[in-house]
Amino acid sequence: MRPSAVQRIRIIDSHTGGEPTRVVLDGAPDLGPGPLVQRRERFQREHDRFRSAVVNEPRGSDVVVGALLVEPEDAGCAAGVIFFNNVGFLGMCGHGAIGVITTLAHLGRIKPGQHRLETPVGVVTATLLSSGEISVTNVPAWRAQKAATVDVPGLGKVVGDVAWGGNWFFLVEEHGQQLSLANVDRLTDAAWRIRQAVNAQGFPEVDHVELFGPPTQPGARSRNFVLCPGRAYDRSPCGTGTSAKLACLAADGKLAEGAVWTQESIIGSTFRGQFRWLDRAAGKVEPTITGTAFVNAESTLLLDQADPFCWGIR
Ligand code: PYC
Repeated sequence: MRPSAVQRIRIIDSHTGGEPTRVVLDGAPDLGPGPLVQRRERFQREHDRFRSAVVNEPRGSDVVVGALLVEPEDAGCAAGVIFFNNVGFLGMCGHGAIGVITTLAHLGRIKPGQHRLETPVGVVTATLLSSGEISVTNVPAWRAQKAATVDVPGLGKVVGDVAWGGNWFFLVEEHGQQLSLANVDRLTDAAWRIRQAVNAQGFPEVDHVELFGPPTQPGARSRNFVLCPGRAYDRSPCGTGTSAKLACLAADGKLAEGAVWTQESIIGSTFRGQFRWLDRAAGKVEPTITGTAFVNAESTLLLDQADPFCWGIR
């Protein structure tokens, strides 16, 4: 048997409305103390290959979102969490927060009730309901620009809103695309072109594109297709994307405070969203997203230094 240094990483996988979350329980590099935004920077600067090893092929796929549990700075939080994907790091992650809470409940670490999670962009409050559903009250959301027009090669002029919901989004109602699972390749291509144009034409921070269309599920108000930073599409309705949508609806007076907006994903899974005004003049809302996750694997990843793809296919 060849001698090898094998690093073991204990993980739990879940999915929220079809979108996977891989929670790293132990075996991760020590990021030290300090604000989560600094620990995320250290993760990126010094341990980016660990990110890739956990979520990328051959152990993962472009769709997997990783969630590294760390000690929170704020002792009132149940955990700190740094979300990451196939190409980098996220601010917040709605489906991921629902996955983390489901995982902590699966481990017996939390009971039904309210639990605060610290993220690099702020503290969110998750309520584990006795039904198993989880409501996440997100960081504040707002619209930075209404009806920005960008010139998209191959598509022409596209009008959308730029909004923050824990990540930056470009939200488009009129895109000429059919919002169906069978059309995912074209949707991906269109959304990617839109993102390139949005980034080049004044909004370099936008890394998610959200296309909307008519719903198909009973009670849903809208269906979406959300393209994530690494070109994978969100199987869930996207918690931060739905938060950005709520901020736009609030600003346009299209949804009342406390009213429910059911957002459907491209695969037909749903989140319920609601908002509370934080600052009407500034258009800032506090969004709450409700959904369900299921644990589907408990396992240990093995990182064998002798494996040429030990750190993932990058
Ligand atoms: O649910 O916020 C979300 C999310 C972001 C990227 C993938 N899912």
